[in-house]
Amino acid sequence: MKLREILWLAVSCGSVAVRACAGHGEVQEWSQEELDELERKWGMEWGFSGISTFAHLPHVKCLTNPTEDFDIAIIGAPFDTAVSYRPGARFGPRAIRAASARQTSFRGFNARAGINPYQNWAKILDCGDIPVVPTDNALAVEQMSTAFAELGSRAAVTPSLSPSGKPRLITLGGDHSLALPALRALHAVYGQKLRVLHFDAHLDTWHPGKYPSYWSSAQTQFTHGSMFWLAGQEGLLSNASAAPSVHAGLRTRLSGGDFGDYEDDDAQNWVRVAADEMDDLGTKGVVARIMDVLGTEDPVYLSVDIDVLDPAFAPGTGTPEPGGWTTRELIRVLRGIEGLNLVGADIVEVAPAYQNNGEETALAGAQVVFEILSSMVKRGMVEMGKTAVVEKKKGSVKDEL
Ligand SMILES: [Mn+2]
Repeated sequence: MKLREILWLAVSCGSVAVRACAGHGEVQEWSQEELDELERKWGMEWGFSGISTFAHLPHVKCLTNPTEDFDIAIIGAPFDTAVSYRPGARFGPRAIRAASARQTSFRGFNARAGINPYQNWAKILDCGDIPVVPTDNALAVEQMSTAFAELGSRAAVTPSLSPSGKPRLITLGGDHSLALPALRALHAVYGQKLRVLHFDAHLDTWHPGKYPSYWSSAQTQFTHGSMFWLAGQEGLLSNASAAPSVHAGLRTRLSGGDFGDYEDDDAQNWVRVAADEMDDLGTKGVVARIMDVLGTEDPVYLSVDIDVLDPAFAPGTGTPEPGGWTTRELIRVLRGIEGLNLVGADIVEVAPAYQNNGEETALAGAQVVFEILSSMVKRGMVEMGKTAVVEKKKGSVKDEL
């Protein structure tokens, strides 16, 4: 065989997926056993190997695969043109995916929760990103609203374990404004007003007029600090005084010379837990405050702005505020609220350009997603009548020393 023919064979054989070239003009069938052997030999990924999806989950571009089903989807919304300070969160989804690399199904047991969310009942996919336009915010909102509604209204694989038989979405932001299109979709899917648990340094219920610019337009109303005000205006949020939404981790400066921003927030039916309450109440007290208000029955949308953490732990964000919680405190609180009936969630404002080389901000974001996934899967287990794995302790720490 001439060298040119050998090269041709190498090129043409390389493009064959399931069959392989055994010789000139012959095609070899692969048996299932042989394919299984290939999977055993080469199917595994180390934390640092492979194409970057969230936690090495299978990737399907769900928006272009309308028959793809799932119980929980990770969906990226790389959008950051509604920010008031530092842009850069459009790179959040890829940074969070990269930082999730050490989350693998084979070492995914959450010792705090007593379950492995990646080896359980739920089919979890990385659905890729919504290709949000960066040059027209009105169009961007329309794209995100349409995408969330389309994905959120599919039938879940395990409908009995998903609220209303629908899957749950966890969105990787992106700036915080994406919560408005996410809430629009949930409101449409569930046909009811929603309650929100909002971790953030800031209120994000600001009237657009609180951004003092002479120049304004309809589009200037849509910002990452006013989307909950807009959601309230659109009637998406519960306005029953017995069923308010909750902010936690607040420490923002307020407008003007009084507590007017808090009064506006009260009028929009929100309860506030300040960052400083962590010192007075501890994680258990903060958890109790949140659970007392939200309970375990009502559908809750969980929105986590990474700036709830102190800039020492999460400097890679759009509007950092000193005096926030530690990453460990946030994890403890997230574990403590696992009883909530979460119907969707986001992790937003991870802007990797401002983080350090150790990628602490994106790592915190990836951990937040892990804890939310654990809670959603664990809630399904409880509804199946199963319980989490309980650690068999040999004795006290003192005995073991
Ligand atoms: Mn925010």
